[in-house]
Order: sequence, then structure tokens, then C-alpha cells
Amino acid sequence: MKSREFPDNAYCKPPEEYLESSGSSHGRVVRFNYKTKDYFGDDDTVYNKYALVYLPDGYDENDNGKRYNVLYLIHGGACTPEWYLGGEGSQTVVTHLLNSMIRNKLIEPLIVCAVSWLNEYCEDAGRNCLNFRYELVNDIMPEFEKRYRTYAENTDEQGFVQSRKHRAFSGYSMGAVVTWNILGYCLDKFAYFIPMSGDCWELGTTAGGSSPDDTAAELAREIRKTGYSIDDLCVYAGCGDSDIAEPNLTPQIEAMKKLTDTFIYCNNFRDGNLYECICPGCGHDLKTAVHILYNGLPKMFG
Ligand code: FER
Repeated sequence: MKSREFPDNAYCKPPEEYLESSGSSHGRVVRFNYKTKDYFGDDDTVYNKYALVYLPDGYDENDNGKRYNVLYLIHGGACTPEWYLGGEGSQTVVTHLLNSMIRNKLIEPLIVCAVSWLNEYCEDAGRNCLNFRYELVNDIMPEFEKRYRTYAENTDEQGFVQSRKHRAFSGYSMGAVVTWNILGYCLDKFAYFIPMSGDCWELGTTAGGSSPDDTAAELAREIRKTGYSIDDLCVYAGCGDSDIAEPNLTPQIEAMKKLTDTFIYCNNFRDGNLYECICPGCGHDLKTAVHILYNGLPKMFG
């Protein structure tokens, strides 16, 4: 059941001033440290990792009453969480965008947790992307959502399932590969997805482009298994019109459109759960991610 109205899905250009400065009031970027393990192997070596966290203006650690939507955001190849959020205490084009969208009430204040599929035990980016969900669900979410005020009243399985409509996942390029994987395998904990500039690799590298029908069928099969249906998820996918990933993403979306028991393509999420936003004048770069986040975030949550 849709519990709120959404703006239309069609691309709008973000105002220049949203990207340039945040004005006087702005959120802050902090660091969140956690421990994880090698989910390919079976030894107990502990690995230290961190996420960069955007906390919106006014976020108060001690205010027990207020809760925030949370977006997990993941980077592409040869990058780190700094690509989005700079570092502790930084302001970047992404924080400017978030501050501006919150101030202008395009979105509710939210927490962003910029995570990484990089690790010390495996150098294969593709494998790491398809395995990241174990680290996310077992090591990041329980600690993170205990520490920060998300809608998870408990950080056990049930707490995450009950708060899934207040949790989104997005990633760019290789991070989109992760996002499609989370859609397939973590739908009980996430209801909203923004895959940016990348296709689904469940059936192999760039298989969304080379085997679109099989890839779409695989995603739909995993989603059907969960028992969640069309009304329980939204996918706002996007890329640039001159993006090297566009020839991989668009065929996959076209194939997904045909599986109308699982995906309903629509111009407003009132009428369905799938959209592809192709940003004019955009390539395979941060500008595209910023334009898709500007367009996608107002369609998330609730
Ligand atoms: C795509 C998904 C991911 C794609 C490229 C990537 C060209 C990532 C490439 C890299 O980081 O090396 O659809 O299309």
C-alpha cells in the first residue's frame, strides 16, 4: 500500500545553487567505524572498516523521539565513500545537494551512510559487489542503526523488516551492481532502490546488457520468492544519456518492463514501481549520480 503521494518521475535538472553551496545551516559528515569478516572464507579474522555518514542539520544524538529515514550509498570502481562525502567534516556537491533538498522540503531530513565494497581480503571488485550484502546486514546495519536514529526500533531481524519503508539503497556504477543485488536479496529490509549508471551482474559482468531477459527474470524470481509485491518496492534507476553503462542498463529495464507481475513501469510511483531516468548531457561520472539522486530521493520512503 502506498501511504503517500510522490512527485512525477520525469527528469528535472537540479538548480545550480543546490550544488554550489549549502548556506548557513548544513548537515555534517562523520566517520562510523565497524568490524567485519571475510564472507568468502571461513576464518575468524576481524577486519576494521568505516563508513562516512551524513547527519542532517539539527540531528541531535540525545533526542530519543525523532527518527530519520536512512539511505545506504555505495561508490563505483576505483573509488571510496569519500567520492560522495569527502571526509569527516567535509562539504561536497553531494552534501550541498542534500542540505538544499532538505531546506527546500523536497525531502525529509535523512541520514546517509556511505559504505564501501572494498576490503582487505579480496581484490575482485565484481565478487565483492555481489557479496557485500552479508557485511551490510550482519556487521553494518546492526551497529549503525543502534548508533544513529533510524526507524529501526530494534536492530534485530524484525526491527529491520518493520522499518523497511524507511530504508533505501543506492549506488553508482559498481555500486549499482551492489544495489541490484540488494534488491534481489535484501528486500525484507529495504523498500527503495536507486541504481545509478550500472546494470545487474547476477548472471555475469554487464549481463543486464548482454542477457537482459534472463537478468530481469532472475531478479523477478528472487523478488517473487520473498512474497513482497509490486506495491512493496520502488526502483528509480538512472544513468546519463552518454553514459557507458546506458547500453547495459536500458535493455535490462526494457526486459523488466515486460515482467508485469513484478515490475510496473510508470511515470509516477502512484501507478507502479519502476522508472529509468536518463539524464540529458550526462556521462559516467559524479554529475550523473548527483542528478539522479536529486530526482530519485523525493520518490523514496513511506
Ligand atoms: C556497468 C556497470 C558497472 C558498466 C560499468 C560498470 C560499462 C563499472 C565499471 C568499472 O567500475 O570498472 O553497466 O557499464
